[in-house]
Amino acid sequence: MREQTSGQLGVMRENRSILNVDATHAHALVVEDSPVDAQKIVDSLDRDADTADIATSVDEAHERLAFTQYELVIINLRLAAGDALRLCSHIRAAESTRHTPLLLTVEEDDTNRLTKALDIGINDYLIKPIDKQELLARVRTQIRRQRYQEKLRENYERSLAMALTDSLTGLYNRRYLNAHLAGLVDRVRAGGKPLAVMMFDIDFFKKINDTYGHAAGDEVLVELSRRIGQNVRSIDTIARHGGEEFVVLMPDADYAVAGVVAERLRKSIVSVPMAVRGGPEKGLNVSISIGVAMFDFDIDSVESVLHKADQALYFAKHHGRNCSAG
Ligand code: GH3
Ligand code: MG
Ligand code: MG
Ligand code: MG
Repeated sequence: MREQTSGQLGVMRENRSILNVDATHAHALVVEDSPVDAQKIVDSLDRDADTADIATSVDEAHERLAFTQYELVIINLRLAAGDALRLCSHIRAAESTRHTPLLLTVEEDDTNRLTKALDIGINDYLIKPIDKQELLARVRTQIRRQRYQEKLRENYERSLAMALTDSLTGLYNRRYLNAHLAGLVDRVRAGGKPLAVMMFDIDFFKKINDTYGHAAGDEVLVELSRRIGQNVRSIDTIARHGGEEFVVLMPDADYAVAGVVAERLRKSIVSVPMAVRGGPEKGLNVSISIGVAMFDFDIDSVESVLHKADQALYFAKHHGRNCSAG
């Protein structure tokens, strides 16, 4: 957990300034039907550090784009073979190239079409005749911006995953559970289907920690999570609700189905001892107690159905543990 957190902060710190982003070693596609201009563009890129492919028509550009991930595309707006503007909008619309920087080379009097191109979302343009220094500067700016944004996107996705999942087990956390359950209630209600909520808790988990250590306890949590995944249905949502307490949301499951799944899960835990480092040679006997509640669409809320499941779990705990109740 600590490692992941500092790794995350490390990435953020490293990206704090866009000026720190290396913008060399770019791979570009040059869509240009004038051999002279194409050569000029390729020459203005750094020959040692950058690479470029040349396409002389829109069709050829499409072919190249289908097979290669480019970091930048430079397009001649006056391309004779094919519509350069349509190529730009295609690049902007396609999932794989949505964020790829687009640089246009234009003539002084291309104002109308240039306006359209800017509207489509090109990133920059260069008025011909091509000035090599200027082109290189604009290319570097786009590459740097793109690489910076890519890192921000990655950080964002990682943060989102960290905010909604539990780092030990990889399961969803309570925050995700509550939000997801609220949405699920609306969907299941609209479909007229039942919704079951299962809550369970490891029996005498404190004793496992006390006897074999906290790390062994963690191993049990991880192994338990794996078995939950194997024994609930693929449409069910599994969350770690608290320390050693879990919740499974079961859309489309009536009380009988939920009971069958609960018993299957309980047996899958208790019937096979868990191999734990520093634990008993034959494996550690672990059991869980389970509470099942049905969502009553007339009266229940997210809170009240979780409370009902918790009550059922409490009942199971006080009726000998290693059992399910509802
Ligand atoms: P019961 O059968 O009544 O549920 O008894 P119990 O011992 O399982 O319940 P109790 O609530 O007394 O203890 C739960 C323990 O779970 C206490 C806490 O230290 C431990 N725990 C909570 N989160 C973690 C975790 O992430 N890792 C480990 N190893 N232990 C945890
Ligand atoms: Mg417990
Ligand atoms: Mg508990
Ligand atoms: Mg509880």
